[in-house]
Amino acid sequence: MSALLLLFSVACVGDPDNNKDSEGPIDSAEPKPTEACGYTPMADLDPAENVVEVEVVASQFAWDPGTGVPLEAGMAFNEVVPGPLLEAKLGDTVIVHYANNTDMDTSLHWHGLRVTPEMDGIQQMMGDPVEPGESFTYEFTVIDSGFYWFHTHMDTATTIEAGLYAPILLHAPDERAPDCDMPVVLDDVLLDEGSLQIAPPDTDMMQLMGRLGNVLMANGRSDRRVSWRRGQTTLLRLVNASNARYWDLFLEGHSLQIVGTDGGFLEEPYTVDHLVMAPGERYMVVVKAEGDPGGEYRLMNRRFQLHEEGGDMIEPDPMGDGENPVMTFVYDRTEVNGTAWVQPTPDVPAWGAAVENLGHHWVLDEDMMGGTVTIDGQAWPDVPMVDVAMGVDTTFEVENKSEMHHPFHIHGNRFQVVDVGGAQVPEGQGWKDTFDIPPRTTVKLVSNLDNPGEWMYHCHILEHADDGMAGMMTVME
Ligand SMILES: [Cu+2]
Repeated sequence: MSALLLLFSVACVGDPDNNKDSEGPIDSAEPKPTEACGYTPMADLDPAENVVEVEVVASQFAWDPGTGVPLEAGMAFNEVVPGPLLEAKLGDTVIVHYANNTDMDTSLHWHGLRVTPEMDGIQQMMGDPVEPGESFTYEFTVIDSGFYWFHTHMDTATTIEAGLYAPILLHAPDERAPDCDMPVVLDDVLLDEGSLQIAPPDTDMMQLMGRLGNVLMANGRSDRRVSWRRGQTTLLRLVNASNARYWDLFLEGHSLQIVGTDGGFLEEPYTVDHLVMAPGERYMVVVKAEGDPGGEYRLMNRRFQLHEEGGDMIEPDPMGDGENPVMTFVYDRTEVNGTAWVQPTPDVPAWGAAVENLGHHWVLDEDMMGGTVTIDGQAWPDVPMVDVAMGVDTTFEVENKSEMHHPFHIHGNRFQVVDVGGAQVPEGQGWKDTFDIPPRTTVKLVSNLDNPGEWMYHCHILEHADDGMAGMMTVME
């Protein structure tokens, strides 16, 4: 146990009131050694060039989020958090032998991938889960490139908080490797301040507001330090795996070049100084390492209020109202003549505006008094089925009548956001499967729905999803 943590524990034991004073982010035990920039994929058990065959085992697993105290209620895929990276390329057949060694029913969902309904994890959720001790083999063809993630799709507020999530990297044919390609899974976890264990199940209020954590993690640790060299080009592949937290990220001393989002690379990269990510969303970001040799630069997160008005009153953030470090990039003393970033050929939608054919107008709402969140006035499984035709350019409207942001996720198909609150979105923003719907705002999406079957859609604040903010849509051949 580190000195810092020992002090913390002693203080808590000696003075119970100290708990109150120490409310806020929980510090790391001691900095982790600096690690290399990059990633390690899961072992491919099939030597064939176009087949990726892997084994994924979910189990109870006590992992250390960076406090020095392993989480007894933790769960993991293959005993790592995040789970091991699934790497494949466009056109590959992916076979995942999944075994559930946890004590909960599970199913795996391939977030953002256009798989078949039988492989999407939803049918299992609705009838035949992978029960404790059981296994199931998932198989699908990779028709999307980019950065995705997989996670359990049952009791998600508990199982994803516990650690059952993992990144998926699917290479495009003309992708040129940058100096460093680094998936970064962002997550927060709420720990009891005394025991440093996962805090007890959610209160009704937390259910309504979403569960915000008091530890911010990059790839399962609050204390990641990654080595960089001046001049190198880094591709950060970011996914927000938090239950409810919207991240508002910036990197000290560097700008962020957005080169891709949920459904792969963009037509035109653009540069920002900070990046907001809703739960479930992905962004691919190029960073040119132009810091000082020997310098340290932190990826920082600043508070994002889910309620635009009165958020500080009704949704206090256990991380506080300031800025908090997420991970640190540590420059060594050497410089490198880095490779220039070359944007891969994008696969972007053609629409720049809503089309006439309206598939559905969803209404998201909340009943603060009743403590419920609804879609079209109902909660799962009573939300009416939406039927739409396959292969037809179709507009969908998502109207948020509530006072808080909701990240809306649609399975099995991909969409372009064309309009947010009456403001047309510039073309070339790429394919999306998860969309922030701001309070009191209508967002318009367009798709040609090329993947038939019954697909789930839901809010990706996991407390809301578990509470029934979800429905089904049939894409009819
Ligand atoms: Cu929601």
